[in-house]
Amino acid sequence: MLSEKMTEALNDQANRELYSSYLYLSMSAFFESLKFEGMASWMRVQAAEELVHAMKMYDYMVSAGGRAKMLAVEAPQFSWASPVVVFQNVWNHERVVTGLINNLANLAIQENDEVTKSFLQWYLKEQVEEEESSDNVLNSVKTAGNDHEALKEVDKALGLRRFNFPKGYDIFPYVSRQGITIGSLKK
Ligand code: OFO
Repeated sequence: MLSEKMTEALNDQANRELYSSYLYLSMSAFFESLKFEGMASWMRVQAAEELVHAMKMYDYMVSAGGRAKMLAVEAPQFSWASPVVVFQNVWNHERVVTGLINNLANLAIQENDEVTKSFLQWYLKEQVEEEESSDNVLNSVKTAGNDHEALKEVDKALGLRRFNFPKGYDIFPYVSRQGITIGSLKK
């Protein structure tokens, strides 16, 4: 059973994951407006992954006897100075999120909550990947600089990214059990 303190902290983090999804969707819309469709698609996949992070936390809270609470999601930034500024923002954001997950894991230790501590290991590993991939993308966008042709090449490469549910996890477990078609996220 989750403590009240742990439940509140998990709810706050689920909200930050939803905010991350919102932020990346805003970045996706920004790239759509610039006609960088590959970057828009990369951000859309990123937004879908963040939604999964939020839902995985939601499902954990429910299964561990906590009460999931829908908190207001902050409105993200709308516009950026350039593609490189967007990807710098992604990298900075992921570093902040790593700090938040570390704080949560420390709280689980203080609360003697072994189960939540072990649940959070998946997020800690995920953050290592998130920081690495955002750093790689940032470097390739930085290398392209203001060269439009080079940016178009990066755009093409980023458009190849595809969304996958984490192994053994599906955000629509009940829906898929009933055999209903669940839409484009599964493609
Ligand atoms: Fe949820 O990992 Fe990015 O923010």
